[in-house]
Amino acid sequence: MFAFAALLALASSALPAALAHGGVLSYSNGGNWYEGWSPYNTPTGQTTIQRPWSSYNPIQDATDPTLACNDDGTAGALQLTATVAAGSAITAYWNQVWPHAIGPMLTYLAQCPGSSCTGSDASTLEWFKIDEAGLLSGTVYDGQWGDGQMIADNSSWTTTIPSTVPSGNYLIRFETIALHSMPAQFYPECAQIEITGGGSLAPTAAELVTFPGAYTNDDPGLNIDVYSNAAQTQTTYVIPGPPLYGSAAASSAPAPPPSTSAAPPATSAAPPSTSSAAVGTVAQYGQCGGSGFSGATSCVAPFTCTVVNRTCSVPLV
Ligand SMILES: *[C@@H]1O[C@H](CO)[C@@H](O)[C@H](O)[C@H]1NC(C)=O
Ligand SMILES: *[C@@H]1O[C@H](CO)[C@@H](O)[C@H](O)[C@H]1NC(C)=O
Ligand SMILES: [Cu+2]
Repeated sequence: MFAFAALLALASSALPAALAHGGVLSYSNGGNWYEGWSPYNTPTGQTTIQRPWSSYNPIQDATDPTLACNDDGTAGALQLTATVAAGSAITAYWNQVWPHAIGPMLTYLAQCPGSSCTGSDASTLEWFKIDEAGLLSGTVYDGQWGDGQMIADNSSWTTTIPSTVPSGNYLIRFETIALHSMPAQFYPECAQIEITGGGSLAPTAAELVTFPGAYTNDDPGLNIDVYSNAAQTQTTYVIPGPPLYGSAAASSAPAPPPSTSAAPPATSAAPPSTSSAAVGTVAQYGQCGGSGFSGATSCVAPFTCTVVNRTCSVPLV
């Protein structure tokens, strides 16, 4: 009798748990669609740009050895790499409908040595953060979060590859962190991309981190009880991880002198440089706001900074 009851409890908790979680299942960039890894299918024959992962369950320890690219995150036998233009938008799609609306969204890049990321161990790479969205409005207790925006946006998240990032081979790591229970739940997945047409702004030492290493279980943005009394009036939230790529350049040193060299004003086709982004106008789909964002907030005409996703988009009427 006891054994039977225990079995029942196991069965009924195991299945919904799997269904209540998930991960990135596909990507799109520049009109191309990329199916991701299927964690519950046989690895044999799977060809995808995504690094293999094995379970819908979250990682619940900031020091877990698989925090970089999930378990196990090593390249597949038929690993592919997508070619992605610097300055273009790349979208990751989670399973529908993503269930966890409380917590931040984060996107990282790590450059791989050599001519491909295949063979690179994700836990030895240095990562820099190119996108983040934490508490967007309201309180920690019942405000609007990056995660909620991801759900509202078709359970997907779009990040623009900065046009300043040097060309080369990278892992891109999309992450959603769920804070509805403690400990925090990490859902990272990685894909291999080759960035083309990039710039020359290398991330600074302060912007580079490892996974594990970038987070601790005591980080204020991770060790957080969103149902506490304090949370009901708290309107600030510290997104975990390093400062955003480019934020040091944008906020510390006096702005570099405008490049007076012969270069004529950039044409509309040219992606904005960091320095121009810091003083004024953000291109379409560029980031123009959000928690922790310190860059330019005014959009080039005719776009406006949408509250929905803090990108320069066609004004909603
Ligand atoms: C929503 O996401 C799914 C993949 O999860 C995709 O097939 C579909 O095209 C997306 N819909 C829109 C409107 O982007
Ligand atoms: C941001 O939101 C606007 C308005 O909903 C939408 O048109 C645009 O495609 C979104 N941009 C991205 C990059 O998701
Ligand atoms: Cu879940």
